[in-house]
Amino acid sequence: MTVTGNASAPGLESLALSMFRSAAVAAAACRSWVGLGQKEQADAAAVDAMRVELASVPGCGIVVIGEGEKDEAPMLFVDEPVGVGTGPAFDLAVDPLEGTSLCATGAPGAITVLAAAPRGCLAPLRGYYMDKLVVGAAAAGRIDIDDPIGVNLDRIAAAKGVPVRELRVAVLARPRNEQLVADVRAAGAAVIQIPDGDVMAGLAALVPDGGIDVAAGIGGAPEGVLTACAVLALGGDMQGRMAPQSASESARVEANEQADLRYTLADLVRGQDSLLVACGVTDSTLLPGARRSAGGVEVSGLLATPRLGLIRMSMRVDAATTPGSGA
Ligand code: VTB
Repeated sequence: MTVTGNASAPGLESLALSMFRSAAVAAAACRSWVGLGQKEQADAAAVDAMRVELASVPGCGIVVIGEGEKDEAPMLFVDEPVGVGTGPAFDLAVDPLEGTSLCATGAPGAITVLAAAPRGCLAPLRGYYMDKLVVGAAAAGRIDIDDPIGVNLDRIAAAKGVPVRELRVAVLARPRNEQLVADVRAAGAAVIQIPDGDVMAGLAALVPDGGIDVAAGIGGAPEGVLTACAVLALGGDMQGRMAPQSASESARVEANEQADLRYTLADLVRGQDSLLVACGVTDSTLLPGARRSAGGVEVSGLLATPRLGLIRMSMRVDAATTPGSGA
């Protein structure tokens, strides 16, 4: 597939409400799976609900980033068309349920998330894992993923006007990130280890009072593109590099000429427009989880675009569109 970027195309904001609804309906569908220990079923419920709603988005979209392939989980497929077929042409990145294990165990931080940019503007990453460095607006322009983390932390602390020991760095708790954890601590900053959900870690670095200064380390590549849309919408900075974790993934990344490239924010999402929606499935410091309410499910979420900034919204999803809502 060849696409031509049109970074100045107007109209992403006209998709905002139906995009929000797509994520909200997925979150409502997940609510009845919270704590049941069945992450595949929860994910499938999110995918099915989101796919139905995305068909009504008043634009012409293509899924460029669909999560699920790595884990052989249900997914919205890359190249799958979404939307009514007329209106703004857009690229879509989706993770219908980010943090499937968090949902299955009832742990904090499971969200439904999607992001859009004008057609041709999202990097079509073909690997599964990416090393990332994400900071909020105060430290924009001060990061370089090629520099040691200690050097980055010094610059971030200076930009924020705080000592390094005040910085909190969110890192996905995985053996592959152990050296990073040691390096962050050696530099004097705090590590907040998260079990899953690195989109949420990035969001926490971007929103005021998110409690995180930096999100760093090797997490999901699809999550990297989703996070980049949030960075563009909310201000901040991000860099990444593919970090394949197997020989077959390396071959795939190399075949797509994505190995060894340093991705800047502008490489991950081109132009000046993006739209990010995240809705809570389980509670977290950023978002309440989906809750049963009279006749349906109450879903809280974040919507962000560069022009609108951060908007907190909630939506009641009717029981009729929420199988198993118990309402
Ligand atoms: C990240 C995280 C996800 O997978 O993508 C991570 O954001 C990737 O690492 O929530 P692992 O394959 O080692 O888990 C999740 O934790 C689950 O998809």
